[in-house]
Amino acid sequence: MSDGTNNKLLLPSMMCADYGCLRDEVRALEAAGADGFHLDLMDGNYVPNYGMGLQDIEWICKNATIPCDVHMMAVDPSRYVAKFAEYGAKVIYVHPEADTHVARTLSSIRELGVKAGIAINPGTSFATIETVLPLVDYVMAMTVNPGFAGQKWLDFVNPKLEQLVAASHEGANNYEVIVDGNCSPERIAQASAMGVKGFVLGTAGLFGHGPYAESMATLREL
Ligand code: S6P
Ligand code: MG
Repeated sequence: MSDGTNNKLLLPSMMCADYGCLRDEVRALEAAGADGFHLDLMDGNYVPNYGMGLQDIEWICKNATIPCDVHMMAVDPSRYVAKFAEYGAKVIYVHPEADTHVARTLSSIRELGVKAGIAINPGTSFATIETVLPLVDYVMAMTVNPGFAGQKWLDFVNPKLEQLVAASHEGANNYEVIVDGNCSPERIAQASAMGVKGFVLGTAGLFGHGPYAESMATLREL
């Protein structure tokens, strides 16, 4: 359930920004009240798309005045963890489907002083990640199959969102639930009422919808 404080995290997905004026985009989104930047690394292997090279991620991490999270849609993500920590990323997400030893990778993220996140595909069950939940600070549930912006929300994920929220502060668990994929105003309202804490904002809720400050203010009030 919602904690009633309406202090949701609004996280623009920078693969949806205008790369012709990236510095302006970063400054405009910060001024509009974004809580952090969501940076997608796609290796053309784990997902059938390429996105945000290391140099893009480094530049945003080093120039942003708000926290950055890195969402690694990459095979064998442990290869990049130290690099993103060095860039100053505040959260690093890995997919369990992409990592043979995800528990080790999650622990290594924390050892570097970075918050550990696990990102899970629509087809990945709660049970698959249940044992590593004490090792994470954030669980990011994908409500679309990863790799592209502009997709439809997959309703079959909704019960898993409820499971993740229910387990978020049980026993040794202490994490927040984030949603990535088609975060429209309607979906944000629905998931926020379920207790989801954070939302990755792409084409459904932020980019291409007019002034960022207006959109952000509207989304924050939902
Ligand atoms: C790609 C990536 C996402 C997208 C975001 C786009 O899968 O992980 O972060 O950038 O989901 O949002 P939207 O609103 O276009 O679906
Ligand atoms: Mg993402």
